[in-house]
Amino acid sequence: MMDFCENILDCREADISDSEYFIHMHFLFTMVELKRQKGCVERTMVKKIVQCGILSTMQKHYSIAQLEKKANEIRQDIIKMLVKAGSGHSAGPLGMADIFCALYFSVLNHNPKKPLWEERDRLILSNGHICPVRYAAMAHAGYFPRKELLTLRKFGSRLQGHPERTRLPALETTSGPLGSGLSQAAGMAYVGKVIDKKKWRVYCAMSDGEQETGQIWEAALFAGKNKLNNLVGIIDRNNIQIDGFTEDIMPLEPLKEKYEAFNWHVLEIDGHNIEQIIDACGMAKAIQEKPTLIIANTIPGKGVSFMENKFEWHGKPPTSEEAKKALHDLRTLGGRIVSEHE
Ligand SMILES: Cc1ncc(C[n+]2csc(CCOP(=O)(O)OP(=O)(O)O)c2C)c(N)n1
Ligand SMILES: [Mg+2]
Repeated sequence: MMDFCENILDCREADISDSEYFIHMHFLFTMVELKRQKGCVERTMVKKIVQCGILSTMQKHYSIAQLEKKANEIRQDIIKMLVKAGSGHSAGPLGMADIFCALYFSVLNHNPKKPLWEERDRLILSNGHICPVRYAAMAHAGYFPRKELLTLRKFGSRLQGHPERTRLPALETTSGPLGSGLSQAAGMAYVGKVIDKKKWRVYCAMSDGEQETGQIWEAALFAGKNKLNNLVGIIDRNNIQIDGFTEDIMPLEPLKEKYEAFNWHVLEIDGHNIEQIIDACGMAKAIQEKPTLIIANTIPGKGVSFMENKFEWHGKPPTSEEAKKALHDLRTLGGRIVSEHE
């Protein structure tokens, strides 16, 4: 029994969260029962179980319905943050809520209690202006208390209007200037795969507007050349940018073929379908010789009727009246359910 406890403590060292730890214990219990008569459970065996993927399987213990509910809560928090801040971006964060929810609650191998855990997957937010969605997802995942979300954009807050790496661990990079995130992500992926030979993966969220910057294509060349199959780019294909539709300002299509020509494996998904998001990230793991790009078709302002598909909501917050309406929209799923609280 002593050995068993020590082995569980070993799992503890593997930097898993409390809930995962108890699921591990539950799983291991069966194995221990089987092994007990033959002697102690071998330390190496326990380590293997932790490493061989059960950890990531266990991170998927939320059902799709639970994740959808969580994404809706994240959207409500975004509205509350923006109205309190009195400035900020509405459309992008609301559009990316399903993706960030899927990343933080299913895809990423991470530990909110140890944000700088060395083996963590890296998530780079290149389009820094949509950071309210990342902050809200991080708070829900347990990185910091949800009430801190209301400090968005305040002096001294860890939650600046564009992410500052040194203020909040696990932001990975400081971002805001568009176009630079994919270079940073590709550099990290190169170090992880080629130099350090590590298992962690790198995810890079980008916007469609920033595909207009030249640096993106330099990074795409580099990642393709170096076969960075540990790198996944996710483009928020919401068709809007600061003051218009991307296809009017600087057409990107055919975007899929462009990345394919740069030696990327490209998947196109509905960015509001959580199952598709999780599956696409899973499929990317099976690609051996190429980085993967996920083009996620999203609706800017998703969930708030008067914001959806309107580029005018790229960079402004709701007024308090608009916020009430937005929260009503989200709570009632656009009037489809009658809220008890209305
Ligand atoms: C290098 C650089 N140029 C200009 C800006 C100003 N800017 C901020 S957001 C934005 C629009 C980009 O489009 P997109 O990111 O697709 O907007 P969204 O879909 O989030 O509304 C611009 C031009 C910037 N942040 N960085
Ligand atoms: Mg856009």
